[in-house]
Amino acid sequence: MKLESRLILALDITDCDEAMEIIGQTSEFIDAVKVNYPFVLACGMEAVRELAGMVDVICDFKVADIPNTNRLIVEQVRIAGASGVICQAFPGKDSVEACVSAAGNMDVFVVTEMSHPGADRYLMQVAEDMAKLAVETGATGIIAPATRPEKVKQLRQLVGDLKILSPGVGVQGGSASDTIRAGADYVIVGRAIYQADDPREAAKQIAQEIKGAL
Ligand code: OMP
Repeated sequence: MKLESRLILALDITDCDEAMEIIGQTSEFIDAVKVNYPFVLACGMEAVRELAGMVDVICDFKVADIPNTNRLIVEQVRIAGASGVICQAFPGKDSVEACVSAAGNMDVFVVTEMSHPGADRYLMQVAEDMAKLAVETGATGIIAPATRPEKVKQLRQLVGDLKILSPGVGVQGGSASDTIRAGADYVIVGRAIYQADDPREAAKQIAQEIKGAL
């Protein structure tokens, strides 16, 4: 995955034509596209395959099962030509290791503390340990909350040079520049781009903000 604009587009769109249009408008300013269940359930893995021919695609399937099932899921992501996959830490070390091993050359990103308010109930208590698990299992990086840049900073100390991808910029309240300054390698942005009146301009502005923070 390239490290240029440091902006990853979260393509949480269920209208497949509109999704492709947004990619066309923003591709100049994004390093990768993250697809989640809304897009994949609406448009299918065929659409993921098509996208992967145009841009680096991260499949945000938050893989969270026993090792064998995780392996089977990650193999399908790999067959589709994706560049990366997101998995959950909470099923434990063997489950994350199964993702890393099935991923081959693909990147594996492990979710730590999520960006939404409800993360305070469980995830906040264990985020540091989850970050350590990402290091132990040989994952490529972690997902850490742009809504709490102080947490990004803290987790950066634990993960060394692993990649940090941070969602929560824009509609969830996080700032792209604060997040990059806190130590994230990439920010993940969805609605602030694809719901904007001018998605191209919105992506351009966020990319410029990131550049200014480096
Ligand atoms: P927007 O809030 O529209 O920018 O979208 C954020 C994207 O990041 C969505 O696809 C979420 O599913 C995803 N996300 C979070 O918002 N918070 C997290 O803690 C983790 C993720 C993720 O794993 O990507």
